[in-house]
Amino acid sequence: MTESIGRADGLPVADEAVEAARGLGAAAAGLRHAELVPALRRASELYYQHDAPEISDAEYDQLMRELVAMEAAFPDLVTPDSPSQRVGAEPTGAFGEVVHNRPMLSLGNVFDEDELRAFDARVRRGLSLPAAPAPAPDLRYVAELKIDGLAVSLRYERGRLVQGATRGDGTTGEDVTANLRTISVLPERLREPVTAEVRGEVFMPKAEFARINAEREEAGLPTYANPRNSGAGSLRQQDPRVTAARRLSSWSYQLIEDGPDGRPTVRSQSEALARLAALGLPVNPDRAEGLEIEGVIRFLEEWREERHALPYETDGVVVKVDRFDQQEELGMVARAPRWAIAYKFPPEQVETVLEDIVPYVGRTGTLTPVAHMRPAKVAGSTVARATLHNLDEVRRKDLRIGDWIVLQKAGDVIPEVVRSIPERRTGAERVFEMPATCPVCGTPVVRDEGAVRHYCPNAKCPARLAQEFGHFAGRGGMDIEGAGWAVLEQLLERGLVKKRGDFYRLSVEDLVSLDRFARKSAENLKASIDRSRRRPLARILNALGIPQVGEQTAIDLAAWIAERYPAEGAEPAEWTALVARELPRVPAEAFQEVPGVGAVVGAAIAGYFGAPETAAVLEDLVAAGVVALPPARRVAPGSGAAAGPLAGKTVVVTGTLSGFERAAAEEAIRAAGGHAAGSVSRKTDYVVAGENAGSKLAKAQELGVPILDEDAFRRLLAGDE
Ligand code: 3BD
Repeated sequence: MTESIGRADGLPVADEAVEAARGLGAAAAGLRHAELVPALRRASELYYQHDAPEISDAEYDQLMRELVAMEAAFPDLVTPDSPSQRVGAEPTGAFGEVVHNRPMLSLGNVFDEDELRAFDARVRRGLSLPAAPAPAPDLRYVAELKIDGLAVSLRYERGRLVQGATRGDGTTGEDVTANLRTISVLPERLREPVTAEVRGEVFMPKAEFARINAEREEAGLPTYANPRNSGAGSLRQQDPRVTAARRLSSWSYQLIEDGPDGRPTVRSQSEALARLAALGLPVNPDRAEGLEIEGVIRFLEEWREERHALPYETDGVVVKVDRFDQQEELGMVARAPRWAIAYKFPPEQVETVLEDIVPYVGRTGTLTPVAHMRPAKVAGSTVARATLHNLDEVRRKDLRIGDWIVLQKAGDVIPEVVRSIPERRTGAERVFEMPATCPVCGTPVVRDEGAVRHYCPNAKCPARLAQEFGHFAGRGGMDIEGAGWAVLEQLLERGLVKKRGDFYRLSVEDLVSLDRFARKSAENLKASIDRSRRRPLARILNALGIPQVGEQTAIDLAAWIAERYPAEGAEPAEWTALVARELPRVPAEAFQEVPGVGAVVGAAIAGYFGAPETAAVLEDLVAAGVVALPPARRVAPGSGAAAGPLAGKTVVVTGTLSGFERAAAEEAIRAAGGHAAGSVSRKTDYVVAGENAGSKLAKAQELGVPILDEDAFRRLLAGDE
């Protein structure tokens, strides 16, 4: 039977591993130890200081286990500065230090169900309870999804948030109060004026990770490896506005609070979670309480596949003995509690064949090598394509056409080729070269001095235009139903669409002339083109393809425009004209007032609107009759005013509102003449998003449905602008 011993970093180590290390003999073990120490130091530095790991968590854990086994076999090898003696990150010095009132502990890991049963066996022994399968009715576990984020500690005094710090090495963390205040789910004030310390995990939702990486990719910045690194990077920004723009989220899981009698206010983990939620803190509802170890195992089996559908990343399950008195009795080993353990899901990597590497020409002309793979199932979906970013990346990973490769999903979202498997080469593999000329228009490809990107410099390259116009007509843009790639290609080839406004000048006759286009389909397409003339301002801004501006920034930019020009835009048509007239005059710095826009993006937006080509595009769209509907905040009341400010409107409430129960919010919508719906669709007029809003909020963003926060919702109900 595998027995475990605790170690400074909480990793349990099997006796067999210690035996194996002993078998090496002292000399060989010493040599191996001398390799492991610098490797782990470097990995840990890259991970914590630079948020840029080079090896996977699993590889890190493996090396760390080897080191710990080595030191267990030969205790002489242990030095005070061995990586085994350290837990977590050391501060970079950029922030003030915070010494935690009580150290933040670490957690041991287990990787399979038997190791989990061994944990239960240790717990039972520690509590003098009979061994399984004998029942132990007094022993119950709480199972929480393990968030792959950044552990933080928040200090509330008389109900107000006064300080927030990262975990750091568990004793000393970094003061990131200003950045934590930007996380909308973390309340500035608790529902009771209590003094307490709250611990939890800050993380970046998957959708946000995908959005930021897409924007970084477009801006030519290195992409983040996963939401964890992206979240960590965001929390350690010097400028809280950058953190705010990243839309981090958080779940709380630990409460340190003494009541007026000086005794803790709760006596168990399940009570602590309930109290945290009652105080207004975000607590993950996807948890289970009152479990025996077999129930814990069922819980993790349930989530092994299901987790991919969650809007955030989870890499395991944290199992805790519920009762605090039992936790105390069990105590700790080094800094890892004996009453809690982290089960880690097996990493989701699969092997498949890299059938081809194909250069794609993007909207800005960049040639991106894309991996075409034998379809493989990974992290909940089938993957056949993955971007390889640029030629340097292909070389760094030594990827050859025909190679067997390891595939995973970065942050559970973005398919990523991890590495090739050279051992499986047959000799028939081919090295990929960037083409010398654009595969679409034949123009010689350019690579600027010192830059990584290859690009087609021809602004009229059909591939570029097709991408640009595809983006314009696509779902995040004007959303012209029926204008797919096949149609778009023909429209461009036949010169029917030369600029964006031309879509709106197409006649049914023009469309009938397309291949395989009956009159009926032509009429349908014409009707959907006409429908797409009226779109929310945010969608039109996104459709334009402003450099560095993605869907979210477009939404924020639209709201900012509405606030900046409050007197105008009473008529929807004026918004497009307003953008054309006013935005070229806005200085770059002013755009930094838009949430999340810093100097770089601000300059890109100003550069875009300042360009004469942009003026021509906007004029063309105005002339073509494109009408921007005003952004949510500025929606004029009284469209059907007789029946209330929400007459005829369909509204969906999602997440938790602080001032309304769900039912009361829906009642208020109905009282204002609106319809309170349960799910978001194209017919939804507004989504009211409270704390912990999840998939409905994402759906609303996807569809471009205006999103209201609680304040905007109140104003709308009140019928004031
Ligand atoms: C989670 C310790 C205890 C209070 C110690 C039992 C190690 C990160 O979702 N509970 C959770 C999660 C993490 C936790 C505890 N419950 N400790 C927990 C945790 N639901 N991720 N962690 N941590 C937090 C850590 N962090 C960085 C470096 C080393 N260890």
